[in-house]
Amino acid sequence: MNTYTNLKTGTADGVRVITINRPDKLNALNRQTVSEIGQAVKEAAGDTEVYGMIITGEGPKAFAAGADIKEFSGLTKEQGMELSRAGQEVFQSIEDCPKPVIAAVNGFALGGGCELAMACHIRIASSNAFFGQPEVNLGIIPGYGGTQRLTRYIGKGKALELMITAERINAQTALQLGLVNYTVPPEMLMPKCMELLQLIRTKSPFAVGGVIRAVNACDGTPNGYKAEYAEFGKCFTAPDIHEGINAFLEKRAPSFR
Ligand code: DAK
Repeated sequence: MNTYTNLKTGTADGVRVITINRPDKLNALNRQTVSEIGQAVKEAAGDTEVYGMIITGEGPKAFAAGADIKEFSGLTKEQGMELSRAGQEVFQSIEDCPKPVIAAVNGFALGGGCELAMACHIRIASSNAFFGQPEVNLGIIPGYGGTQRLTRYIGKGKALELMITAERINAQTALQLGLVNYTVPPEMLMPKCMELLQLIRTKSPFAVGGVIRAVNACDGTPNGYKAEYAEFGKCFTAPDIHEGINAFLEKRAPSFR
């Protein structure tokens, strides 16, 4: 496993845990951290011993308090564009990852931190988590996909309200709005993530990847349906379908590779 400057990584029961490790800066996402998250996700996606990932933040206070504001000052237009391009590529690679990625949101998830959580497939929040897109306080707009993903998760009216007021919401409100899947006491955060991943582990990895790709193709146009039938067809090319159907007929639990 690679070592990283701003991340801690480890594997437990086939789950790669990627921890943003800048607690004194509330895990703010500077350029190097974003790049390392991209490398760590790619590394875990290619590791046959790993079937799922958890992204979280070090310390009791923050998942990630946003993009590193200090890096924004003095950028040229070209540098700004490059920062944006590289960051969006990393966040998209998380959303497109065929292995499930869960955000364990253990505190502030603001700006780019909220966007990072939203790029993950599932979000679980500890009860002390806060979410928000405060970019308008800085004279900028979200740049890691927040305007798109927040709108998809909670709808246009509420997404607009949060982004143009810069108001924070707590974990309970995030749950009510559908931004997070569960909220749990802080000590239950990692166990809940592991429990969900252990359940997913019993399913066909090929089909799990197919669901992720088809759901990601949902854009309100017929494209999503086309992606679904293409992914459905692909299932017939993989060994998992034979194991799944045989297990059903033999009245036993399937055992996927
Ligand atoms: N960037 C850099 N440092 C940060 C930071 C951040 N986002 N958030 C916190 N820190 C640092 C603080 O500066 C402080 O460092 P020292 O002064 O000790 O060196 C340390 O973390 C502890 O923070 P505080 O002392 O402020 O802690 P408090 O408990 O008092 O307050 C807080 C916690 C989360 C309420 C506060 O730190 C805060 O308001 N932080 C900023 C939150 C924020 O505005 N986040 C959004 C950032 S803008 C784009 C891509 C992405 C984005 C935009 C464009 N493109 C690709 C185009 C995204 C933008 C953003 O995320």
